[in-house]
Amino acid sequence: MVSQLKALYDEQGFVVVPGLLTSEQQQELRAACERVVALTREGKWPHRRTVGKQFPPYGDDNPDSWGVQHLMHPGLGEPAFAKWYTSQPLSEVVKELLVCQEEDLEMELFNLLINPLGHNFALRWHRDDVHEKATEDEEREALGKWHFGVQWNTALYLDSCLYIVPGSHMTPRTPEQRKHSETMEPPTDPHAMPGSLRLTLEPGETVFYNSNILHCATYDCAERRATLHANMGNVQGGSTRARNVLQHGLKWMKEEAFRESLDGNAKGKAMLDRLVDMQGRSVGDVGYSLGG
Ligand SMILES: O=C(O)CCC(=O)C(=O)O
Ligand SMILES: [Fe+2]
Repeated sequence: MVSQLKALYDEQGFVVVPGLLTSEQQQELRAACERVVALTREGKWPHRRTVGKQFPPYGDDNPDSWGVQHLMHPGLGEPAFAKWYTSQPLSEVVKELLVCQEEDLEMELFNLLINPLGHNFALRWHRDDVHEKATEDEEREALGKWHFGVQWNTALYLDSCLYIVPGSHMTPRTPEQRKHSETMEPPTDPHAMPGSLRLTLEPGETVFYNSNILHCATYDCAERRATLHANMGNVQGGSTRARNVLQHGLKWMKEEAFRESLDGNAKGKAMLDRLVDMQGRSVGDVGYSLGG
């Protein structure tokens, strides 16, 4: 029997969960975010999502940023991020949604999504790991094997940037949905996508979603955003997660300095070992999922 939460997640492709941060954690994470955002905006943290570039590699063509990459990187020196990423209430939800055990949890990405400062920006309609030109059969196949990871956004401030099409994690696009998602251009009106829904998260709320659900996002430079954006895998999925995760450049996670930064966090170290193992087993250049 699956839980109610898991049943809803399976049906909709997303589920909103409150209360995965205590108010102290929220304060602590807001303060840590302020510091890393300042560093990024001052040009002192190179691992960022650059305005003008929707998907990796993000490059460096614009000084404005819409995200800070690699929050657990020892170079940022902010232990609050790894502490929260490996915290038990969060793991409990992930295990429920992935139907797996503690010893299956694989550490993956942990980034921060922020408002750009000088320009509004947006992401086109996409599925994170299915190419926009995929045929109906390719789409069906890709969606059919996407059960070994879960992604989430945790808002530290009110956030209504993300739009999704509920249920679209299970079915190939309709011809009309394809028209809205084959283009490299972000939508001028996200509501024009059939079945779309704008998600609003209150501070402290988390949306867990299947990252191959059809989704897009709009970023208003006048509205503060600091939303924790992460995913976690089930090691039983083998290398199915490889491209989605490794295209973000995770060499630093294999280095000793990161392992050392997890001293005292045996669970985090074990989760990291599973990622490194998976990486070792995936052969060759994984490439990038999407263009744009
Ligand atoms: O800004 C968001 O909430 C979504 C980001 C996203 O879809 C992506 O990075 O692929
Ligand atoms: Fe995405």
